[in-house]
Amino acid sequence: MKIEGIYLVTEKYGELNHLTVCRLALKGGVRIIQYREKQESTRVMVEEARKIRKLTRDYNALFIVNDRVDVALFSEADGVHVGQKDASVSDIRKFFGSRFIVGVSVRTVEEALLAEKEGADYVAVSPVFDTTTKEDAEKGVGLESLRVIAESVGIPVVAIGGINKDNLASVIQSGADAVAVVSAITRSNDPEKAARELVETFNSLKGR
Ligand code: TZP
Ligand code: MG
Repeated sequence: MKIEGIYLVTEKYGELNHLTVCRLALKGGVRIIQYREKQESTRVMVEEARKIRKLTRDYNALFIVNDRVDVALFSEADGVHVGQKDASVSDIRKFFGSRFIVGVSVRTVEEALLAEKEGADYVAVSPVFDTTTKEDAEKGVGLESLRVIAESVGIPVVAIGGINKDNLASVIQSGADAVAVVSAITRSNDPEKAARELVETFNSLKGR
């Protein structure tokens, strides 16, 4: 399955837990889910990840775990998403083989080309716009950087950071194959509807 379309990165928000937001997003048509949890114990994370794994199988959706190769392994995830300070792509590739999806966050063309060379399956340009959802997010790199990175690599490019239905077109026009969102779904009053709107807007912008 290709990395394209709307990609949900999870968070717990208010009453909404990871599993519930995944269920709503899947109902709304999202087919790539990344479990991102920074506080819970490994034990809790593995439990949650296994539940999301089961749910994503029911929808034939991809399941990716943020940062944690151990949690990805124990939950039989399809892959892992790492940042510049996490485990390296070549190490992950070496131990997990070629079928395991490895995504990498990048800010520059150099980082993107290196990730591709090391065997990444996709790069996420992160963040494209300023965002307050990620605690330690740097300033947005902007649409021009997204465009230059998308033109430089041959692997799929995911845009993340500050993206919603109003600026979705701009990131697609700048070359994004997939668009990752957190708050546009998790902090919506109606996450299922928000997911559906994003999926429908994405498809119509891509002429589907
Ligand atoms: N990585 C880079 S930006 C970001 C993550 C996890 C948060 C994106 O959240 P939002 O709400 O879609 O701006
Ligand atoms: Mg990370």
